[in-house]
Amino acid sequence: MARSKIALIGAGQIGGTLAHLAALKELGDVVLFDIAEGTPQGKALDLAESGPVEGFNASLKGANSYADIAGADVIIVTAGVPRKPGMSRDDLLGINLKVMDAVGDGIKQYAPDAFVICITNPLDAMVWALQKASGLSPTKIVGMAGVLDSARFRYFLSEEFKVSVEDVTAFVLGGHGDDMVPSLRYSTVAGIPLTDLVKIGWTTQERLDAIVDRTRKGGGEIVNLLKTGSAFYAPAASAIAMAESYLKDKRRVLPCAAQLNGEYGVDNLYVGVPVVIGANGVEKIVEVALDETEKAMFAKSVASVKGLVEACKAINPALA
Ligand code: A3D
Repeated sequence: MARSKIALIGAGQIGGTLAHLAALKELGDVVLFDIAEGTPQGKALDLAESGPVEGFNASLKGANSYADIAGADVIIVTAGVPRKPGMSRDDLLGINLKVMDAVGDGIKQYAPDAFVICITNPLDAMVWALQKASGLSPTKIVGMAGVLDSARFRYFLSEEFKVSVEDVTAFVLGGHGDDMVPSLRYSTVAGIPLTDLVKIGWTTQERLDAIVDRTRKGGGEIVNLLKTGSAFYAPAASAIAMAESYLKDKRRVLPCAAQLNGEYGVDNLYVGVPVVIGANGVEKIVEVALDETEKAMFAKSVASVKGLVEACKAINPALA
């Protein structure tokens, strides 16, 4: 059987890490695409040269032409620019919206059957725009944020309880940003909801509230430490988990930004919800019952996603 082909659009910090992980896990052959000449070629060659040491079999190629992504099974998009000092959110939105247009065209032309995972920020709006620009079925294009947000939540919880990260599950809903909704009722240690762990005195509500707050601001915490960029190891690992679920038809239940059409009372917006990812892409959107507080938090999060999408439509009315 031929190897799968994984195209990475954007060969920056996350793109390079994605290529490394994909090769180490032998998920398939990798094409690293970027508009910067030399960067994807250099990273691909450097990674390929680690192959004999690591013992992986995967070809890695750098590219500046969309023709090289032809026939990709999975595409992970990190192309774009980060916010620079003096740049407003709308400035960033306008620039990355144009990038999504170009990427969407490339995908439409060369890899219309791929499963696409978008990571570029502002995530929920960019994945919405990329779906429009590529014309892909919403079942074949999702945004990565929830896996990362819940991984951060799980890590902080494992430190709080001093237990293995493997025994902590976390549930995060909503858009990627300070309004995300980490749920205490649906997050567990070995199946025991966090709310019950407060009742048995293993932790306190105040400590959990502080962990939720740290999770919401998890991206900013890393930016403040790094000073020159944003997180890339955990974001790359998170997108690889999604790609692997698709390529191996694992049918994992993962929080992803998925297009909602009535689910959770939301229409034609990408918002983070639990989905089943299998060989057909998004195979199911899992709709759970929310209590009043969760509903209010979710509504606030959806409202900020909607605001970003409206800003995209104002910049490019063709997307409306
Ligand atoms: P960075 O290292 O700057 O890489 C971005 C790459 O995109 C650069 O190599 C650019 O040359 C390239 N690029 C720019 N324009 C284009 C274009 N038109 N076509 C192809 N390539 C282009 O950034 P990064 O890898 O650290 O982050 C990538 C994106 O992910 C950013 O938008 C981040 O904000 C975002 N991000 C999202 C999360 C989420 O959880 C959603 C987490 C971390 C980062």
